[in-house]
Amino acid sequence: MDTPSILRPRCPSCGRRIFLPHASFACVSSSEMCTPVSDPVYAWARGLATAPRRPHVTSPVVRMQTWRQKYSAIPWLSRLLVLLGGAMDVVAPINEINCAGCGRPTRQRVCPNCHGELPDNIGNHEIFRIAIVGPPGAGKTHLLVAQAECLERLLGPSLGLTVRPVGRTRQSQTNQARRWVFEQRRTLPSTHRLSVAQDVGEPLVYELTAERYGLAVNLVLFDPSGEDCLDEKALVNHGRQIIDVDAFLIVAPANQPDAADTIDGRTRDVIETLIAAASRCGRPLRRLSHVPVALVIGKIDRLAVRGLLDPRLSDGVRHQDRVRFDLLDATMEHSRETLMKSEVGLELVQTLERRFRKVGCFAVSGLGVEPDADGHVVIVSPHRVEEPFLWLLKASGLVRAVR
Ligand SMILES: Nc1nc2c(ncn2[C@@H]2O[C@H](COP(=O)(O)OP(=O)(O)O)[C@@H](O)[C@H]2O)c(=O)[nH]1
Ligand SMILES: [Mg+2]
Ligand SMILES: [Zn+2]
Ligand SMILES: [Zn+2]
Repeated sequence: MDTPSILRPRCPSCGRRIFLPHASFACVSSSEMCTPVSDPVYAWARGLATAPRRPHVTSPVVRMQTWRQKYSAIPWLSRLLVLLGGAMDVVAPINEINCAGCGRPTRQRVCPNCHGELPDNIGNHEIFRIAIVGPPGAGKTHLLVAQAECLERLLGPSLGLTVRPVGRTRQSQTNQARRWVFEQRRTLPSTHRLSVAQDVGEPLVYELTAERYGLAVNLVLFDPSGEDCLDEKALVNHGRQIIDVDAFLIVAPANQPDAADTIDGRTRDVIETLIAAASRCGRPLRRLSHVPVALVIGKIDRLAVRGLLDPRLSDGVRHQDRVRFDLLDATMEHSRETLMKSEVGLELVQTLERRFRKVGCFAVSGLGVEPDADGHVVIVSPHRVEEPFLWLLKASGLVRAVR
């Protein structure tokens, strides 16, 4: 990335706007080559009691190159630029710096506020931040893994959509998680809590582009543990970035067949916790209410097993060669009807529709089947997992429908 089009992008981790030339750089050498040091900035931004040992961060000596300096060799042009004055003082961010620890060059930018890693395409696109919340074991992490697989490999190409994991997402756990689920057909371990594992609060970032829909954005996904979603204090202390998002995806999982109600009642508590935590973080409901919310019935294979799944929701995805937003509207209507048949579901729909301006209901299954007792899945067949994401993008005005 040599010429960023956005000089003041938002940091995917903390969501704050940064001035790109002020971004620091983190060392990318292995820990044998350059010993990690404790990082109080990182700890402070995440409410951690002790500063974890992290790669060496070097602040850039902001090297500003103005147009005047650039054209100083051409006297008439530089005189003209002097006349034009400060308006032409455009600065260019530097792209590489030598680590003050080991001396090796690095291009890994980090946010000056929170030391979160910035993806290499940071200056090219705006970001869109979504928090995936829901009770413990709702299937959030599997839904994300399935969604990445569907958008990137299965559905994306035929829809003219390109999805590219960027920054740490490229090497990190996601690819490993996808191999684990889709190749080994095994379930993933449960997500750690924000207070213990320093990287859980870090988002996954995907570059999403689709010329046809006028879409070019860095999709930023937060996947906290269900325990944190039910813990107001934990969210306020360690999860502000999760509250301060552009959209919520709330997973309300279907219960096991022997349960009284079809939808997990803990989802109610997640919503209350989230609203309370947001209010304590300076985002009261009146400001939160414009954020689009996708209410997603998770693990709908369980409804299918009970014969309770609306047959109109049981088909596979029907969009071919373009996103059929008209079909998406029908899906939302049928999913809403399905939710309203459950006592908990009815309450969730009513609560959210009363409090948020844009609520879309969906029905998905990340794995498509119930894993066996050992966590093995015979065939992984994700069901409609991309729909809530596509709708959230549309509800936020980031994609336009094409005929
Ligand atoms: N029946 C069914 N079970 C699922 C599905 N996705 C996940 N699970 C099960 O739910 C467990 C918890 O899923 P996980 O994604 O870790 O939940 P999270 O805590 O919300 O992130 C998994 O270990 C699976 O056993 C699904 O689509 N259908
Ligand atoms: Mg999880
Ligand atoms: Zn940041
Ligand atoms: Zn170094």
